[in-house]
Amino acid sequence: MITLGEYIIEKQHQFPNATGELTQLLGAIRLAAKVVNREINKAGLVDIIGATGVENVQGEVQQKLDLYANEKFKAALEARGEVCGVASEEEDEFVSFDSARSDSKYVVLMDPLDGSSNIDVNVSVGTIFSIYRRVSPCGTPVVLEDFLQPGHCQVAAGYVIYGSSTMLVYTTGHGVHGFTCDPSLGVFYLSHENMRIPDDGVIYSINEGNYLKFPTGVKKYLKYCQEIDPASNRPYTSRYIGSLVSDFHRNLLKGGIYIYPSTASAPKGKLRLLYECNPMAYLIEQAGGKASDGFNRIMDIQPTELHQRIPFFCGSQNMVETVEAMMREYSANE
Ligand code: AHM
Ligand code: MG
Repeated sequence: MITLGEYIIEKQHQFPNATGELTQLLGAIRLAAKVVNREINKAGLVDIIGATGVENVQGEVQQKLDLYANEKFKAALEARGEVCGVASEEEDEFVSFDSARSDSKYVVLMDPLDGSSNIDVNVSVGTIFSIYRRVSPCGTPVVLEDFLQPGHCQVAAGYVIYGSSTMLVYTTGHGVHGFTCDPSLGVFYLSHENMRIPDDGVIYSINEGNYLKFPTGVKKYLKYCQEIDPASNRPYTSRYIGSLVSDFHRNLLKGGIYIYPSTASAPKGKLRLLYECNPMAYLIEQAGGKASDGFNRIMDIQPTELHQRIPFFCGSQNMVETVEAMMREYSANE
């Protein structure tokens, strides 16, 4: 039984000149995850659920647990001094940590509680995080450019899924590893080392209610998924929880594709490049899969704003390539 803490320290040698700061940082995330997990498990019991009525920068009503998770992760990341700034889906602007150590070089971008509209109905939710080295000099306040880095600059990324069991899954560029929390001890144990997504899958995950608003390439791909062709295991199975971390986690384990495309009413899609798509893209590539905006690799996109949205196609390599081919074929006419 290897714990998350032991595993991270054991793998520290993978980083030349490692100082242990990233190890400490991941430890802070683990701690906040446990605190948030405890609160989520109580969601049906205490009067903490329900919307606060405050809207976030995207104009969506925040749930109380969103705010709670945001505060806990921020506090844990600030406490030890390794992190000099944070950008969060729940904050309009990035936050600079004045108390950071003068040599602290990491910034963290996060969606502290993704899919939180699912909490009231007891559906799994998650925390998504992404870690970069700052580009501005250490010892000065962080600047916007520290956060607007393309995904291929990520040092680490991961998520916590608060599901039927709670898991923390992360990558530092050396594979994807999953740890399951033993609730009686509050300890994450290594349960899924070196996770690999199959090159082909039979699951497609998309909010099909928006079908009429999808680009033609996506419509064609959905019809392809539904065709009968036993040789390629079609028709595929449709599975959509509406909670990115849960849909992603299932597809990672079983093979599949998750799509949140542009729609006629949301031309840039719904998901955020920095808080959701980049970390998931890093994880899926590390697991042997692919992530794209339908045309380009997600991690090569240069962000221009903190809360930028982007269409998202993510999962088994061959499935993503098939839909990309259809996007290319039909986009010229739109
Ligand atoms: P959120 O960050 O406001 O929780 O929104 C992100 C969520 C994802 O978890 C999920 O995949 C998607 O929104 C579902 O959106 P829709 O209800 O439009 O299908
Ligand atoms: Mg989100």
